Amino acid sequence: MPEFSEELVIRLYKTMYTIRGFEEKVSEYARTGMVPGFMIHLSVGQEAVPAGVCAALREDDYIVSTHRGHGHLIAKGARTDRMMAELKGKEAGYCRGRGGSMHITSVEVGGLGANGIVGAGLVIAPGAALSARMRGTDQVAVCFFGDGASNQGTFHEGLNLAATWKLPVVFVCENNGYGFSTPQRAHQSIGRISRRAEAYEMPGITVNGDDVMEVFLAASWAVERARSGGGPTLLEATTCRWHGHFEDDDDDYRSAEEKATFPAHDPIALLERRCIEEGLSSTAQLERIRSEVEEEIARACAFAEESEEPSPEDDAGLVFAGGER
Ligand SMILES: Cc1ncc(C[n+]2csc(CCOP(=O)(O)OP(=O)(O)O)c2C)c(N)n1
Repeated sequence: MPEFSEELVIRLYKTMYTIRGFEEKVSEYARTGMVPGFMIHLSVGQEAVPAGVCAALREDDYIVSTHRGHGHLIAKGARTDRMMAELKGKEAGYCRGRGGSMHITSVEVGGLGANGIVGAGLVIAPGAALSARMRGTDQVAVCFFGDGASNQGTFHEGLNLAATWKLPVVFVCENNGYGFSTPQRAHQSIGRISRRAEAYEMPGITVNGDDVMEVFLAASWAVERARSGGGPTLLEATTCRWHGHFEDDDDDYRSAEEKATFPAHDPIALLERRCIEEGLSSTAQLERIRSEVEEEIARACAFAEESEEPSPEDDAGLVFAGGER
């Protein structure tokens, strides 16, 4: 079982704080019309899931992401400046400004794509895992998806094949309780999505997705199992989406009372409290991390601002794989 060293705790904290800072800046950009709000799906409140899962991964492992994917990519090691440039449609962005928020990725860090098609990643991750096996590596593929996506046919196809072939995949359901405006109880009959694992004879675990340490421990177990040939796991993390489904969403399907409960779920505040109470880190240390992250985000914004606009003449060469880079 991995130990919670000071280094690990600080890493988890820094990742969550970077995701929060990045997302809040993007939200501000959406409000001021600097990026289109209906294209932007933020993960404020959900930071513990990507931070905990990706800390259990190696650099050469893969992640497959969703329309709500900034946090996944940051947690896997992507640079915030190139991400911000991508969201602003600039040439220096990870996809040269053509992917934007919903299709941003960085293969350098093992990102096999964010995806606007709900549930698409559930069949991409087993493919990446099969490729790792055929190439004789021990890489693992993690698939992030939402509670809504767990009703897609791809969920069942992906889990079935991964279980049958014992592929090294970890299916991570970020259960924020809503598929767009539809509450989970109105779109599926089961409370715990992890119970669906039983149908495929794989382990199914539900963890408190506000608690980064709990997420990390469960993910470490599932990743290790996958890497050593044990096959896939379905890991459900219950979490909370603080913003609307996208930034232009009125979010009128959730009551004021429900929204008032969000701060009590804050994964960053939760870790801060534990750090102090359990002596894992000091207030001064956490403050230092926060100011480092704030500087990093400011630099990322300046970089995105100053970057070149892409040239439309290059577009044709970017359509096909192997096209001119
Ligand atoms: C195949 C498909 N169906 C419907 C949509 C429209 N859509 C976009 S996001 C979304 C809800 C997804 O909910 P969930 O999987 O729980 O992820 P969350 O947004 O909560 O992170 C829907 C229905 C889509 N993009 N793709």
